Amino acid sequence: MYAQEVKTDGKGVKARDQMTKQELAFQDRIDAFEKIEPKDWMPDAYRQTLIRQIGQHGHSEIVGQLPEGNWITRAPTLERKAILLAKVQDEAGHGLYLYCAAETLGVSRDDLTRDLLSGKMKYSSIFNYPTLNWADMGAVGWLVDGAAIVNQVALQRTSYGPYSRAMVRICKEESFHARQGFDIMMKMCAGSADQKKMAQDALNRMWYPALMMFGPPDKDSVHSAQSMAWKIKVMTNDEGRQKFVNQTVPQIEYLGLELPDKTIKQDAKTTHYSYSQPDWAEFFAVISGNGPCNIDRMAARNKAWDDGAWVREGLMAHAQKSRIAAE
Ligand code: FAQ
Repeated sequence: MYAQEVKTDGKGVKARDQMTKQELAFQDRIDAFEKIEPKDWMPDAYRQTLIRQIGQHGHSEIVGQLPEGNWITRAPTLERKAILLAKVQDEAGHGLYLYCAAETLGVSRDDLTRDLLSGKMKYSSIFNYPTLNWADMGAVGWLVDGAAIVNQVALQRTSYGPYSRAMVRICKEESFHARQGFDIMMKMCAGSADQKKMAQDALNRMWYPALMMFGPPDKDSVHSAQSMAWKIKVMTNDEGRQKFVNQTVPQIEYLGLELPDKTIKQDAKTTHYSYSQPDWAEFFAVISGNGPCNIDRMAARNKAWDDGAWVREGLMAHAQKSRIAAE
């Protein structure tokens, strides 16, 4: 049912003279920047690609609650606790909007969840890294939400209507998330020498994993060519990564922190910053289930699913009873 089984092979995009009449009409709508809506005709591979990407995006939001949820009880002040709690709840909401968007494509939330729990579907690599101390809450909000925003602002223009509309709301909330992270970093960088050291250490550890969030280099990206042709993606992985580096380097300088990559250099002509690539072998190991926290993350999600079984059963029984009573 999902794109993992039907994925494009990266060899390129179907030429117009190979398309059926229906496919041509569909591509013309895409090229005219029309939004595709759930009841519109769409090629099966378009549907499967969306289910894969939206499903994985939703799973990332849900699993993404874990590294920060871990710090709610240890936030340094009541105010920080309330802010972090609100942020983590927002991520749950994002997961639910995204699952709803995926459901409009004819897949059930239960099936998506089962495929996450069995390891068949992926979630963002970043959430397989640990959050070791409070400075990491700053770095996650600033860098992880910051990278997510760069990607998601672009996705507001994605061709599938329900996904695009979910992104509009999500982006507003993510902006708050990124600011609260930057605010934590500002406080720590203006604090004691030890606090600044913690902020630097968090930046150093999160930098390359944040760059990996944009996916493999364009030359190794399996889905980009077709997804760009369908305007499911409106920028390539490398374009997103460059945007993120360009916006983040001046923020690092503003905080008075050292660059985590000594090769970073601004090109006077293009104003882009050149940077070193992450360790892509590490990335592929992480997305294959061999990152530092993959086992813990999946154990936590499986436990939550099992622990919630009685709630789901109760709700289903109640819904059935209400339906019978209404007939
Ligand atoms: N992690 O051919 P491509 C957030 C996989 S939201 C894991 O380039 P594509 C909010 C990819 O699935 C973060 N897997 O793939 C938050 C494919 O494998 P498959 C999530 C990755 O789809 C903040 C294979 O590699 N955001 O953080 C990753 O064209 C704080 C080949 O790659 C989204 O999901 C990765 N980083 O481009 C929450 C945005 N990258 O499926 C809580 C929507 C690639 O064939 C706390 N998604 N893979 O087995 C996208 O924009 C795209 O899917 C990309 C990847 C750009 C991520």
